[in-house]
Amino acid sequence: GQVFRLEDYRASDYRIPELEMTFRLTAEETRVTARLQVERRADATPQTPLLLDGDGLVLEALEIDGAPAAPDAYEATPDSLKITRPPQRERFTLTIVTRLAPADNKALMGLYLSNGVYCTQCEAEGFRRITYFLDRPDILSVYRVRIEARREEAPLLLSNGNPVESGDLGEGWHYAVWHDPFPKPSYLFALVAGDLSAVRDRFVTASGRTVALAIYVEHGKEERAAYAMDALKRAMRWDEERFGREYDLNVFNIVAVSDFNMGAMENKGLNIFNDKYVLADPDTATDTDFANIEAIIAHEYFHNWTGNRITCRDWFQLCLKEGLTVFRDHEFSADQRSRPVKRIAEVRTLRAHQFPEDQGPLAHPVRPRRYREINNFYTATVYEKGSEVVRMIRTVLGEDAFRAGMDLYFDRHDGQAVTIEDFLACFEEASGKDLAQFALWYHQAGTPHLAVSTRHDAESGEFVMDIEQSVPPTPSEARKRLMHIPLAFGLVGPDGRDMTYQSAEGAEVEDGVIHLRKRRHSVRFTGVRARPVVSLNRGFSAPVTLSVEQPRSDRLFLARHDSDLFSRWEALNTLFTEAAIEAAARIRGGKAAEFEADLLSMPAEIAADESLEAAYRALALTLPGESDVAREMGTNIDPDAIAAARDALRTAIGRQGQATFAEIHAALQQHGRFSPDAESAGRRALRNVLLDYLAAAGGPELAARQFQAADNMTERAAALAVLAHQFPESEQTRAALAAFEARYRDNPLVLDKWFTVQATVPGQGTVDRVRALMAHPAFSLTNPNRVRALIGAFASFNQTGFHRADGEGYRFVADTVLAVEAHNPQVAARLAVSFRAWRSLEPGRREEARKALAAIAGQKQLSRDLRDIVERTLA
Ligand code: HT7
Ligand code: ZN
Repeated sequence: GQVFRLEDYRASDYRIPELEMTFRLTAEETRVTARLQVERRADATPQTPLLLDGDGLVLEALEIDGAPAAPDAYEATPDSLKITRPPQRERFTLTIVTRLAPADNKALMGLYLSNGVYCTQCEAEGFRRITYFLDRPDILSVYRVRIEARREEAPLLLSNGNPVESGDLGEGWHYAVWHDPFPKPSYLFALVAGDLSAVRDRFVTASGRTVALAIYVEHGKEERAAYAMDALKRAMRWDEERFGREYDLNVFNIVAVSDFNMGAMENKGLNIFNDKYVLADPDTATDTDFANIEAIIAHEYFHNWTGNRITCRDWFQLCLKEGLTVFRDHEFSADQRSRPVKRIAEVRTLRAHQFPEDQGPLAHPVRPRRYREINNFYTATVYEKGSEVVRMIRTVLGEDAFRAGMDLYFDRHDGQAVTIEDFLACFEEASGKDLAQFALWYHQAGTPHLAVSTRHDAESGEFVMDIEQSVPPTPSEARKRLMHIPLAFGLVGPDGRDMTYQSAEGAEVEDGVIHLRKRRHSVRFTGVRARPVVSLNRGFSAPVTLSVEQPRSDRLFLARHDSDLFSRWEALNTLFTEAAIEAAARIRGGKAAEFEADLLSMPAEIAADESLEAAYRALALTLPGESDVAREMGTNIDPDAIAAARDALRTAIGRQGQATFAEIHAALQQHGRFSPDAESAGRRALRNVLLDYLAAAGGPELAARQFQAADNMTERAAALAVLAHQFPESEQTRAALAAFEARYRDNPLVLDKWFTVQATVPGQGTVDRVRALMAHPAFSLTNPNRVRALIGAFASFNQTGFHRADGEGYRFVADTVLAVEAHNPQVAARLAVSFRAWRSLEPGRREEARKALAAIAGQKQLSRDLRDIVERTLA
């Protein structure tokens, strides 16, 4: 297939400053008339053909400057329209009529129907499924959109921008016209038409303008949009206060749809959301759902400035909008909730999703240099590592210079389509710092590693840290350059407080951060009388892996005393991981797991430590997942041994802390009205972690009682998971699963939790169970949420099921990937990513996984999306 390369970028010879579109909507046959004002660039030769993108289009008519185009003036295929003899004027109009069938569109890109609602998804290259266009993000146009539909079928007609006109057309038809004054790329175009209910509110901006807000949901679900509306208003205020960014249109609309390939989409003034990230109430949504809604509502809203007002020159620059916007939504959530808890959650996500990507066959730089299918680059590297890079810019510059750089970026580039170089230049200018070496974070794939050892000389008061950086090779990047790594640190004294020092040499050390720029640094601190325990990468200042030569007693000390709450969590997490790795090795060697007593007693200490917020205690008590342990082990992975080791550790901790845990679990029972606020959610989180330990030590009864007594989904779903995962064969589990299904039979989003909990039951038997669940009336292979809840959860979160030694898990997922591929390549390709760690498995499983991948690759007809993933994974 064709490879797109960053170095091949060329500005287009043509611009399309204005575009008028008319949609006449029917499910089977929608007519789209697009009137493009085309402008030839002054430096382009007049004869240059105009080549427009299409994707599976049917051209009905074409006019140039209002007259039917002569047959020899153009060449049309479903995938392109070439104006071979464009008018010799600088400006002309093209009128293009295409015919679409939204009802047949199951790929969910372009114009499609979701539960009877017409909606669009144009990022990255879906607009070309609607009309022929220069479908690239550096073509910015002002849109005027007229929508015509049967009033009964679609009383609601929405597009980007402000509403300008609406009326009746007779014979049951009506129309609405929308105008978006802000020039935008085609990927931000959106249209929605259907029969939905509105939840309305208003927001008065800092400068006093009133914005009409609406969230559209299916009838009867209005109350479940209240939290999303509240989150939206908080996000709008926060962007004014923290970044000085005000909203710019008279209306801001959000529509929730049930068939959506990703989480949500930031179309200008008309965000379209997967309903999973809008709808929530205590009976149907967990605290995690509430937190996700808050974060994603904010994320899409923040794109209005970082993505929409300033957009990407080309798709290689995707992190320009995504990394930056994730950084902004992380900061928002940290301000709304608890900063250390949020940071730990971010790092867990980064390690679970981005580290394996960076360390596997699909590794790519935050700003890739080449792609075959851009849909496959909406990755954890672009989003999450992209956000980490922005966070490091702030660390390197300091808060004030960072804000000055952002202000400069907004001022200088408003209304433009720009690059990472443009972005970095703003920070260099605002701070006077040279970011040339730092820029490697955008250009070079792979997770840097730091190896650290320390020496202390009590007599001279010298403390030396020897630090060596290395960046492992990644596909097509064998040799790496040295990075600028900002490493936050502390020297923890015997009393648990941070020690001061007189001087530091061997690296730039400023405000508690060592700036590593060379392969080796020997950082020499003077005036350090007592031996410090070194705390490194505080707050996870850099997305690196770290090995520190440090006695186990130092880790235990940090786990109790580090003043940096992230690093305190990290110390304990490392101890748990090391214990699980050791136990897994013993189990593989036919021995029983054994654990140190001091580790087993620590969880009860933490659980009872009321100086720590409950949400933090919950995270500290959460054991690393099986895949976290596998990642740390690196190679020759046996998921069964890891699962057995982790279970043994959980049981041992549960037994040791049983009395304390039971007391706290009981004391945390909530009375009174449910509130989704962070503090209440933290108490529920702690209670649920304790339940997991108590069940491991004492059996299913407590979980069964919590399930029955729960008056909120957080506690109900957690109890169900404990039952299903720890006691899959028990009567209590059978009863709870049946009760859950009966209660939520008519709520697909909640039934997704029921699918997931069963798909993640550990062990051999789950693959058959998942197969059987695919025949459940609520399951559908065409709805991405259902596919992710059942098949995606099995492949990504069921280590012992997916990696069944006989390969049945792999064969099942590969078959399902192909079944989804037939109608939705994007979702199929994402599902296939679950194979990416195949080379790190022990030899038997490795071969089974390879065969399953090869079976996909051997298919004659594969989408670009899937072929790209499978071939890179196998390479
Ligand atoms: N910018 C949005 C990305 C997105 C998307 C990409 C490809 C296919 C479908 C999609 N739906 C949404 C989401 C975001 O990051 O805000
Ligand atoms: Zn985004």
